[in-house]
Amino acid sequence: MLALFQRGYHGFMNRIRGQTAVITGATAGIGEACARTLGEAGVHLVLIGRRTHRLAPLAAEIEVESGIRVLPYELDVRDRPGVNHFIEWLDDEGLNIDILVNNAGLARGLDAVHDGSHDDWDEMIDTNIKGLLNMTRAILPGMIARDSGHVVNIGSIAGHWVYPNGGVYCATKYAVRALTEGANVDLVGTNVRMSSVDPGLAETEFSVVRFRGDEDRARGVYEGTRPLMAEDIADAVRYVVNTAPHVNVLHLVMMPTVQRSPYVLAREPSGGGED
Ligand code: NDP
Ligand code: 8X3
Repeated sequence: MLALFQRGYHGFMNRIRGQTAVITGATAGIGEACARTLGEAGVHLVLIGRRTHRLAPLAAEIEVESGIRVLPYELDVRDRPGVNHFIEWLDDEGLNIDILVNNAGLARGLDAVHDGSHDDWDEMIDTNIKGLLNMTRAILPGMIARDSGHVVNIGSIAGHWVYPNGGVYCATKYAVRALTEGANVDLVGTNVRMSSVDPGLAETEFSVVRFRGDEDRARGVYEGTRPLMAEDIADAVRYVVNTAPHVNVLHLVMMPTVQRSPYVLAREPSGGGED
């Protein structure tokens, strides 16, 4: 009978309804799509990002649409004291976190290692590696104490293959992959799970950020292709966190059908964008 009630969305067993998720980088792209998708599945949400002018309306919209509790929280994941303060705030709110989606991340530039910018490297390493670690270090102990919880790291195919001029970004995503594997080894014997979802080409604000607002160059990345959309990746995140408690997905690598590796991409001849 209970199972009948739980078959809420798309005919699948809904094991996550009523849980609470923290999603970093929820103001755009994949994080925003995860917020909408998990909200639709009945998961209460704490949405993190720096652009509060996006965060607050999004939280209000999802709360109205999904009837769940959605709290916006302004935070830069690189700010370690800020992350610790966030954990105190969660305690004050009486919130136990069941799901952490470590999504906040970015690429800056496309440069060979021998002429990359130190500032770009710092921003990528501090956000993609240290920011993810800050959040994980702060939230995992509570999950371990409750012997329950799931951390999903948004990695990338750039954590499985390197590509020219992407060395430092790729290094950060190889680090995400290594940390996912390392933490899993540390978590053995607990019921706490950690997974990575590792997408390929996905059309979001990622390339606009990478090329510092150069919209034409960013558009060229996707021109003549049918890339993943943020919602496709959110579907994968929902699948991963909704698996039965005895199942732990380690890495879920996904690409659009037009892409079979970072180097193998079918582009319509009229495209003319970047590889
Ligand atoms: P977007 O640029 O669309 O979104 C990035 C999000 O990260 C924004 O919400 C931004 O919010 C947030 N963010 C960035 N830095 C910080 C920070 N220091 N603290 C808190 N939030 C931060 O890109 P995507 O949605 O594409 O990227 C999301 C993740 O997916 C990244 O980790 C990226 O590496 C990964 N990825 C992307 C792919 C793609 O092709 N698009 C493919 C594979 C992986 P705000 O600026 O408001 O803080
Ligand atoms: C983003 C995808 O291929 O630009 O992680 O590295 S890619």
